[in-house]
Amino acid sequence: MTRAVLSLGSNLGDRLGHLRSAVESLGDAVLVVSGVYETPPWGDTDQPAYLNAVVLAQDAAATPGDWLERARDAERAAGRTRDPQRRFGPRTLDVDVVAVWDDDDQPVLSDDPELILPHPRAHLRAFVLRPWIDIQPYGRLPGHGWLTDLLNAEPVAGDALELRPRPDLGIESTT
Ligand code: PH2
Ligand code: MG
Ligand code: MG
Repeated sequence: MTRAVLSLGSNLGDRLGHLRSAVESLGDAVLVVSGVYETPPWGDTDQPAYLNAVVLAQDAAATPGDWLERARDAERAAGRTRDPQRRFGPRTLDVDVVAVWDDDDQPVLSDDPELILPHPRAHLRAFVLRPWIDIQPYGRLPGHGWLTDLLNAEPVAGDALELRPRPDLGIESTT
């Protein structure tokens, strides 16, 4: 059994629709879904605002590689294309495997360039930490500590002020 925290982001096309489809594609594995946040583009700032959310998922059989495969399947289904010149550029859907825990609740650590665990930039990203805290207020990012401490440390704390909760945009609501 593994548990995974997945970060979802979209800033092209039907942003909410893409996030919803990604969660739907995870099916029974989904344990909890965070609220949706509207977030200014981070890293490469010349692009539209994102919608971001975080999902906690669990599967009896999934390996860390299986989570990556599911993430890529969801991106493909959203018509994601990759521009090799623009690593942090706009995308219909981005699903990142942020962290994985094994059967004994131990964090999985990996330096495989295909899937670095935990995600090497998660501790710097308010748009990951803020929604994650929604669903795990006492959560920790393996190797970095309490999510709340990470969110309150600069420069992340400054970025967090720019996030806008969008309670009008529920991922799991069916209406
Ligand atoms: N993803 C990126 C680059 N920048 N900015 C925001 N606000 N949200 C994202 O999901 C995001 C980003 C590359 O993965
Ligand atoms: Mg990403
Ligand atoms: Mg990605």
